[in-house]
Amino acid sequence: MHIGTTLTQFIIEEQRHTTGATGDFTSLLNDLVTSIKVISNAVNKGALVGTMGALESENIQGETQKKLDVITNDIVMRHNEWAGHLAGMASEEMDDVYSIPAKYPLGKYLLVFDPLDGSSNVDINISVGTIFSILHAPVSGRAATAEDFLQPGTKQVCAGYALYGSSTMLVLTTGHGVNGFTLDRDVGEFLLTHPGMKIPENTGEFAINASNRRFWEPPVQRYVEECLAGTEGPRGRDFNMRWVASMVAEVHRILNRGGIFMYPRDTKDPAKPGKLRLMYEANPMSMIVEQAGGVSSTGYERILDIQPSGLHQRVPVILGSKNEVERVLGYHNG
Ligand code: P6P
Repeated sequence: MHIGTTLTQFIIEEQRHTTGATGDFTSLLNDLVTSIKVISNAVNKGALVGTMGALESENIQGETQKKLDVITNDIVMRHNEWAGHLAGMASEEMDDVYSIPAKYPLGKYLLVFDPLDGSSNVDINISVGTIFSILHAPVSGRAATAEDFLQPGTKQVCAGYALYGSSTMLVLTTGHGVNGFTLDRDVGEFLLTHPGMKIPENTGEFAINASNRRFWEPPVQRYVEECLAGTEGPRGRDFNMRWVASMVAEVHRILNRGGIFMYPRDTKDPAKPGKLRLMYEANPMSMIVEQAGGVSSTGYERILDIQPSGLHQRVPVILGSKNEVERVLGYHNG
């Protein structure tokens, strides 16, 4: 019985379109996918295996770490440090760059990731995810420095996420469109179920944490007020609102049925230009969104063009359906 196109088969066929491909990237992606399967298993068991709840520790973001934040971070590192494809790793859960142990060879790629995005949801059984971004190491065979990671999003070789929801899915792009795969636990393989994902250019659904309303800048205030005014307002139509507090779930919904997701710059904490992190949330998601025909901006500039200044740099994020995001950007440009 033909089970359909596996992720492994898909990646190898993609590799054939890449001149000079050595198989290094394909092997790296396979190791990453293995770690995602292990994370899916850990997340799926939930309270059965004592991984719920928080630790005493905080990450560099000053956020209380969930047990699964640390567990999933370790899973990614253990499965990706040994094969000789990476010159270093960086993560939301680690202050600095993780150096590949001396017993393993160094490779030509960099992996930066959020091992469990939306982890505040994990104790209440709402979807969470892993977000990853793969870059070329500037110098192959040398241990990566933090500066090596500070490349604009346009330099990403690959961006993707795993969504641990009612099913476990993997969505990724290598710059040739966006494809979605669903984990068949019986076979142990991700199978191609969502080829060529495209974001509808129009939408009637917006996602924003409305509790921050009083801190938003005028363009965002205006946009949301117009949505809320519905058929009686300037938009002449009703809108729907969603907020999952899990970026992976929001982006996945938008990839499937359109929408606009906003975590804009606000005045809540002047020290923070935004909440979401550039390197392992905004950049990978922006590559995926753009490859699917959407738009992703800070409100003032294209996210993928930003020259990073730090591993854990935060940026405002407005992404999704092209025509709706461009409307909001128009309001920002006065
Ligand atoms: P808030 C999760 O912590 C996250 O980084 C994103 O996944 C999510 O969209 C956002 O923060 C939720 O933020 O302020 O609503 O808890």
